[in-house]
Amino acid sequence: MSFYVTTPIYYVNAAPHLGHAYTTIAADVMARHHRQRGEEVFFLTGTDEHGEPVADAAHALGIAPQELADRNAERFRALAPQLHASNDFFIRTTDAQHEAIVQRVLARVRENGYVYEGTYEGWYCPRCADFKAENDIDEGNRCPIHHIELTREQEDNYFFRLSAFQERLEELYAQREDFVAPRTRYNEALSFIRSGLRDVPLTRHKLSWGVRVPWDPEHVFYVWFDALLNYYSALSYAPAPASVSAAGAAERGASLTERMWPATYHLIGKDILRFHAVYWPALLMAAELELPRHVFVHGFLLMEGEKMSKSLGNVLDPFAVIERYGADALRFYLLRDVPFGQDGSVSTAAFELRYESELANELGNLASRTIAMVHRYRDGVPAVLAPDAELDADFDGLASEVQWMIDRAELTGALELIWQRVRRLNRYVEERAPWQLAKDDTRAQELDGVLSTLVAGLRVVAVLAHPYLPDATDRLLAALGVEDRSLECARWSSTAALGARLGELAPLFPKS
Ligand code: ME8
Repeated sequence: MSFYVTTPIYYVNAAPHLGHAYTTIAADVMARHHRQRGEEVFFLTGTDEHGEPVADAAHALGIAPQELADRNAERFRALAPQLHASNDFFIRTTDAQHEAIVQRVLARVRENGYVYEGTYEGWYCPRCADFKAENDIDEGNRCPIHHIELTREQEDNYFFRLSAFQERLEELYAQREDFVAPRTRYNEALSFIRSGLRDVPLTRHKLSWGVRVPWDPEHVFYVWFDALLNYYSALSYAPAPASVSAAGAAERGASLTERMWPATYHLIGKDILRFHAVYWPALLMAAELELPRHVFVHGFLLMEGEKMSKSLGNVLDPFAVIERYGADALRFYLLRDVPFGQDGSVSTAAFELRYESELANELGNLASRTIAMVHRYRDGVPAVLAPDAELDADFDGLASEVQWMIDRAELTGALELIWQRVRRLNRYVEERAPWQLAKDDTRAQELDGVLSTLVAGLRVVAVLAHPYLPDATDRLLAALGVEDRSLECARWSSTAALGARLGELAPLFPKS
């Protein structure tokens, strides 16, 4: 089994913000979960460095585009480890290997008859790097996303014959209803296709910051075609990740492309749906390459009701949140508070509430008091006993349910399933009141059962929540003496963590 997940590659025209962190965190949760399943996993993120958004920003600063790209790419590269994102590679579209593959694949698209010369005339947004159709323009010829005035472009270009794929794309959507999710985004993409596809510029003549067109070096490729191909090109020069080497793939001579292509999930924000759900499959068909299995489209994080973006300037700084509360808290908050796939507001107040009530009180206290009671009443050693049958209905099969949800990128739903069990365990503590049982020697066996059940429950929720809270669950599982992080360890009947002395646990989510 192989699992390949990607984030969009982010523009280096400005610094990373919470919106970028969001997609990277979501992809990381999926990658970590699939590694827990023992699969070969490749998780890709990186930066989109060509085109007008970057050239214009560099020009405004009076520096060369490459210099701006080098400066900001490092900030995006550094963001991933700060988020505890376990990406296997970081691609930059200025990598020479990427550029060579873009040239090779697009030359092939031309050989296959899908490229012709023409003149483009229409509206263009330099921030989106997007040619706008007449019905996609706000009053006063403004960009509906950036609210800036659009430019009227007239340019001799090479065109990509997108219209040739009208029928094949309609067939794709008919045959694979899970190609794009959630359903609203599938419908949106399909209605765009049904409204009639028009050919789009494949190259730019006016711009020099891009990948040279091999058959006409006065042109560079339109940044979106260059950018989309990162998902394919990275596999040809990234080193094999540990999960793949472990499976012995390299020894058997299979390349990463052979092992991992096509991508299992492209995670994107709704702003770039059309490029991924329409242009990208058409381009792959034109190049005779296999299509990705799923494109999952999440919503926007909103602040004060507006899309948060660097160009609108209303940004909550993920670095500041991480510095104060840690990456786990940010990961948890974003996937818990905003249903993954929908738009949602984020705020410092809502963050602090979740941190305090759910992380510190519900999970943090459950872990501390369980471990403290095992130390106090049983010298740190929970008895090897089957967990209380009363909780079977809640915990049996939980791992499969979580797996089912994550297979559908329902990351908020999966986390909710886990959190219901955290709450169930807290109720169980209150119902059984182990501190009362401890006062009565005749109830020693009952106390053993309650403590072992709590330890088993903690183990299950920690293993399942590990992709969301990698640091806190590592510390918790270490205190429980559990080394294995695989999903196998989330089985309710497993006796891991029982019969040996538990370690100490510092507060998982300290209150500030
Ligand atoms: O579009 N809420 O790059 P970009 C949620 N280079 N997610 C957000 C967000 C918000 N407010 N703001 C940004 C590009 N994002 C192209 C992509 S891919 C081949 C090329 C996230 O830097 C979300 O994933 O503008 C969105 O799609 C992406 O950042 C856009 O990043």
